[in-house]
Amino acid sequence: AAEVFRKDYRLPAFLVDQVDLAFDIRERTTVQARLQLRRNPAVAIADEPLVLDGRGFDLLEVAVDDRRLGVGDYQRTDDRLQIAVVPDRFTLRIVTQLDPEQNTTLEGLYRSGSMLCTQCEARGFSRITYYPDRPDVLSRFSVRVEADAQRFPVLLSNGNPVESGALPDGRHYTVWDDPFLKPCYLFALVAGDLACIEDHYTTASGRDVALRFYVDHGNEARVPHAMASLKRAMRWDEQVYGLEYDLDLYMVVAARDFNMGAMENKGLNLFNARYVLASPQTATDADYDGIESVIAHEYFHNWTGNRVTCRDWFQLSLKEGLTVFRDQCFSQDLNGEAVHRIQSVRQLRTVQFPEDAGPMAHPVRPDSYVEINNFYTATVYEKGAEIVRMIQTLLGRDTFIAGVQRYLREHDGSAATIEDFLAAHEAESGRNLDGFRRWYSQPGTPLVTITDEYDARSRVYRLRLKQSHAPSPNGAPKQMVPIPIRFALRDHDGRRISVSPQPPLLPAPDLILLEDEEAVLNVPDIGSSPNPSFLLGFSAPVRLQFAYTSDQLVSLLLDEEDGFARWEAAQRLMLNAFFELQASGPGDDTRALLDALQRLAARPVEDRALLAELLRMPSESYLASQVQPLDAARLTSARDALRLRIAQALTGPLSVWSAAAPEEPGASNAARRALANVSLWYLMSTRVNRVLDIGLKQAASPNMTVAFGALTALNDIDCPQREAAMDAFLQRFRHEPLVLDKWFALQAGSAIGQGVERVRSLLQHPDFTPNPNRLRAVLGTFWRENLRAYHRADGAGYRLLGDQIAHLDRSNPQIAARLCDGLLGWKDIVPPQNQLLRAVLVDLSQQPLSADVGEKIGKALL
Ligand code: HT7
Ligand code: ZN
Repeated sequence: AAEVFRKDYRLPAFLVDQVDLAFDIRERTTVQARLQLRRNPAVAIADEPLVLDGRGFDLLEVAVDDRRLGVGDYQRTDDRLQIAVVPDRFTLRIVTQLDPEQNTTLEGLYRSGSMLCTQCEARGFSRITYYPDRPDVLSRFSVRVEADAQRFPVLLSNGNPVESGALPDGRHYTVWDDPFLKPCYLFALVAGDLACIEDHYTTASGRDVALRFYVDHGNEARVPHAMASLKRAMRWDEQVYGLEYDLDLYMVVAARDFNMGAMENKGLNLFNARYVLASPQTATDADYDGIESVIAHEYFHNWTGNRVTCRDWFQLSLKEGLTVFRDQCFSQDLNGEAVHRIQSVRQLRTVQFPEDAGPMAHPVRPDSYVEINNFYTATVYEKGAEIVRMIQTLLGRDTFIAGVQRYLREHDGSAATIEDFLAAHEAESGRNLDGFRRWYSQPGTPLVTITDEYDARSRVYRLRLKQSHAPSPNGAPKQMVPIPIRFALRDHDGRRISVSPQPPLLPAPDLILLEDEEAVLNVPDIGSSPNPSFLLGFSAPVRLQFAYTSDQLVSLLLDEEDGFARWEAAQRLMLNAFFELQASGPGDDTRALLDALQRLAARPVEDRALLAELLRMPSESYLASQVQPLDAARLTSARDALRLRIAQALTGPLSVWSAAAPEEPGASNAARRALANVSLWYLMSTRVNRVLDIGLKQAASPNMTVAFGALTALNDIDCPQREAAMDAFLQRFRHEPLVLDKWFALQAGSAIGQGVERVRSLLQHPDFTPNPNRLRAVLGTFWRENLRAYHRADGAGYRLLGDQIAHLDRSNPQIAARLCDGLLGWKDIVPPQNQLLRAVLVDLSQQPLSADVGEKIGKALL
């Protein structure tokens, strides 16, 4: 497939004023599209041919102004239709026939369970009919859906229902009209036999909005959390951004088979069922949080994405980075700032930092792509959100919000660019944001190195800061970027020393803005060498090097107010101990960590959720990103050793905390469960029978967080209790697909026994079905969280993943390409094993591949 370049952007040659679609759902589905087209007055060339995108359907008819065209009147390629001569303004009628039953890509119109549904972002609409499938062509849509009334009693599309009725032969129809202009990627259609749960929301201006969730019959009782989350999101956007919902109806449909988390189609969101359905018996507290944030994310897109959309897919972060930032702020406001921030940063460091250092590294605003689906990445989403966060840090929250409002006002109903977003903030704040243009345009994680010195005679404390950037693969020079570094200085009694602003380096109290390669900050009038802490709240997406002593880290862990900085100190202490154990066995760093944790445990517990995060050990995949080259066997042994040492050093408090795992819902109980689960996880490594028995008992808890916590704790321990607990869990939840995913993930992630063989047999398991959630649970967990098995010395883990990718690529390239991420990092693995992984890539590259998989494999082999 051809590479598409951002620099080649051209305005659309034709605009679409109105789209009328008629879906006739039978064995196959016939789609009649009537498009009111006209030449774009902004494009100079007068006689450009009409070129439309389309693929994967049968074409039955093409007519211009009701004159049916013969095959000689147009040209078709694999993915285009071209009509050389058309009037300046005309109606185009296209009739296509689709086979949703056979559509395994889960793009366009496809079947999930007994319902038919669509997924059009990024380019799925052109699997339905010929159309200019690009986000800068906005149109008004009217949709008629007709189907069998018994099989498909519910017929939905975007906007408002305007008409419906019965038809002969047991059929019926509904007509929908969406009054808002939209690009075709926001089109949606659902036909199914679904239960509807309805509620209402009154907007700030007093309008009544009907909220409808459509789910499989039997799942009605699992909707209240998603419904409540939606109402909270609606209220938050009104209160914080002054943004109100704009239609009278908001619909959410839960689908079992879905390539991603959810989709923000105008007025008709489609969701992966795992981000809608929850009950305390089937969903963990983490699942509850995930639902709240994805529901909010899709809702926030109504303004940042739908009312103002993207000019082209290179601008994807314009809607995704901004909307992730908005959903992060929502969750932080509702559920506590520090813990939520810690979880976001953990995700950023574990997934985005490695991506930004690997073969698929790309700027937040990419310059080119082969397959746009490969660019729905942690870089575009999470690093994009970090850039928006830095802009807010610099401008201040009120100015930032005014800037977003200005951007929405100026571009409402149109397709915009990242440049437009920055320009609106510049106009609002009067500040030049050129530095942020560089954040959007170059890949890589900057490194900030800080050194300090204290001069007792002059009483000056001096910080030297330096930013550096790894060279670009193409040799292009890297530019310096603005890096806001929130910091704190404390005296020996732990009291905060306030540092007053000294623009431009210190634009606000306790905020350094490192814009050039190097900067020096002199802080006068300091009585003794202070204890510094940098990047409070993780104020910039950078790696930070500062030679903290163990004593400094311990004091940060115990006494710093900023929860994030406390966690960071705990992480550094754990990493130091881990490196020591890996290199030479326990020594000073291990002692320092255990001593610090014992002191932490001896204090009264104030915030259980934060304490759980402070105690949580870095994951295998995070540790893997910290060692070069990766020797998985050494890494996992050192991590196991650290787990056991912490368990032995803290047995007393861990036993107390692990015993308090309440089964009732609620935030404070969730915090208790989080602390109990992490405690039980450590304790289990002692393999004391009494603890193993507790695990077995708790795995049968009616509360899923408690049960899943116990299973997670037991999962790497080879003992009869684990077997019994896993078997019982399977029997209990065999008919609950979302819970069964958890069982499959646990099995795929377990360090015990022969992991590769177990994963192979999971793929043959009678309860295995190859839908995206299940595939992610098995294969995604295998490569990300089971380092020991995946990196087995003979390369069997790599071959297993490679074979599965080749197989899946024939049915669902998007899912296959996601799994490729497990193959990309071969250069970071210890030799000669790296060659075994490379051989799998070479083998794949010699097979026929989709553009999705081909692009990733090709880049990994460069
Ligand atoms: N805007 C959506 C991104 C998306 C997607 C969703 C479901 C299936 C396939 C998809 N391709 C792209 C989701 C979001 O970020 O809100
Ligand atoms: Zn999104």
